[in-house]
Amino acid sequence: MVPREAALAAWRGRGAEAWSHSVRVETVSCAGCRESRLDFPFTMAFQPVIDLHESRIDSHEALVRGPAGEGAGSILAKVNESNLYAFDQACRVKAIEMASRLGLDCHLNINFLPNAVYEPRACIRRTLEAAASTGFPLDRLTFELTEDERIADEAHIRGIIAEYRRHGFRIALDDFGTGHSGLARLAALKPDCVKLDRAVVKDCDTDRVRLAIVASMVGLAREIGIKLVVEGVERIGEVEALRAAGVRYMQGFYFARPVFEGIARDADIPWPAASMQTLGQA
Ligand SMILES: [Ca+2]
Ligand SMILES: [Ca+2]
Repeated sequence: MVPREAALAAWRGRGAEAWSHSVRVETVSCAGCRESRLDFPFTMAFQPVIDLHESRIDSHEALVRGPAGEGAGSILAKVNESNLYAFDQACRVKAIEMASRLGLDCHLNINFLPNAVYEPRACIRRTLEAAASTGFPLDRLTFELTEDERIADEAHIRGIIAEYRRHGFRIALDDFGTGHSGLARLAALKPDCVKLDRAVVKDCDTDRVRLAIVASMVGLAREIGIKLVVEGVERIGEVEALRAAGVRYMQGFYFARPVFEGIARDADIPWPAASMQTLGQA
């Protein structure tokens, strides 16, 4: 995995210089831009998030893969302090360009590394350029904030989110319910979406505590007007329990594995038969 402490130290070390630039999107650059180099190839797989109410794919999450389909770990192991910024930038550009090429016509979710953002306006420039050159609408981009990025400086993250929202991007809080991705961060960052981690929902069809947590999250998301996605749904029993609890958006192996350099279509998804509960809620 990414050596996060090193990355954080790098960000802190360069932060003052990066922030000292007076910024305009068209002309700004920062230390990260000038020093960016990436000397290993990688590509993307896409895993759909499904909308159970509409029986259609809601969005696709771009996931890093090696050129021959190697798992994300083999690529992330090559990410270090000196190439973190370049890697984050390259991930965004690759995800947008490949999604456009594949004809993705719904939302695209990109995992993003707050540690790799030196100055929000400068660091977003290549993302904007990639979207412009491929014609990908900015309001169909969602950035997933991974909880592994244990950044103490929440003001920095809030600055990033504010700048991203200015461009129409949406923000999802990833891996919710694990580590540092919890209620405090939800309250502080006010994301557009929460992705509830599999660690919380695993076996929710047989575990009353997990099901109760899911139900409370459904109510919370509805109350504050954000989208709730449950991640890591692997069995039909879990699908049915989540559906009965009112979960509309799900992602996981039950529906589709990540597709290497491709995207799943609605017809590829094993849609479960409608239940009485869903019909009642629709
Ligand atoms: Ca994610
Ligand atoms: Ca996740």
